[in-house]
Amino acid sequence: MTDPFPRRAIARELSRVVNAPVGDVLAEIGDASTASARRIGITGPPGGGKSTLISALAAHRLEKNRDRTVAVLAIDPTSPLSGGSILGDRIRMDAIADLPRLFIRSVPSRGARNGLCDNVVDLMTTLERHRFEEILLETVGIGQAEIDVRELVDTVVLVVPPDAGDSVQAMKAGIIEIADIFVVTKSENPAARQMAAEIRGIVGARKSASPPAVVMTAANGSGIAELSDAIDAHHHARDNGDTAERRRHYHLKALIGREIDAVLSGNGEMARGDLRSSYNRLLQHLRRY
Ligand SMILES: Nc1nc2c(ncn2[C@@H]2O[C@H](COP(=O)(O)OP(=O)(O)O)[C@@H](O)[C@H]2O)c(=O)[nH]1
Ligand SMILES: [Mg+2]
Repeated sequence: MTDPFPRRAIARELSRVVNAPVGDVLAEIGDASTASARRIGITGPPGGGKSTLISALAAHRLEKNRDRTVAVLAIDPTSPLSGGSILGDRIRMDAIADLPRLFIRSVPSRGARNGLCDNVVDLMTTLERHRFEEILLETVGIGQAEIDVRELVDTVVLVVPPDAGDSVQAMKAGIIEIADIFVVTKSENPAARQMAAEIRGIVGARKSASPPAVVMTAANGSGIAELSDAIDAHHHARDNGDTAERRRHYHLKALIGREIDAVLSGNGEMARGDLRSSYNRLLQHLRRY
């Protein structure tokens, strides 16, 4: 079967964008049309089973809808130099890499503290320009900082392995607010049902409409259909009126934040003197595109 999208060209574009300074990003995607994909974020602690789940979920969603195109964007915690989990993700996702109508890309987080990479929104917009209908975004789960994911995607799926006692603590402390759907992975482990019950207890007490908690086992695919249905149900229940505007706001903030970082780290003069003149100098500088 031929590919419905130009795989090599997209891969090249993503490589360009991932390393591009803000000015180049604006040149490349600045006039992007408003085409937007359904963005589904999969988050949770490293080793929790996110990549494994995404492989099964992507295959399921492609199978269920024969016209659908899906892109997977995995933000990897390790640098390309240290290897590690990038290789792990590759191996896990290799199983689905040849599926038609599916595109996969893994990018390093480059030390960003929020489990994303600083230009993830540029990468998603690039994929959207190629009219993917869905983007599955895998992010590194590191607690409260994950709240950024909330702004970036339409549906947040929080993956919780059965042995993640610290995840339960994080949920009690508020991370629960970011999740639309919970998935307890590795459910052949007897502790999984207990974990799911605990999550239902916590969300039931906190939210008026409790998000679902799905239990799944990667090995036999159980729970995948239920998860996929929960994602669709969430999509339909959601008010999507402000999506385009919300996305543009986020994109602007991300670009400006990057530019400020770049200017301040590359130019000691910029922050010299009193605060007000530094601020004005910086604003002046940001005017240039
Ligand atoms: N026993 C068991 N292992 C799983 C399951 N799902 C994932 N794993 C394993 O857990 C490890 C981490 O999985 P991975 O998907 O890379 O987690 P990620 O870091 O969250 O992306 C891998 O060795 C997987 O094979 C499951 O349902 N049962
Ligand atoms: Mg992974």
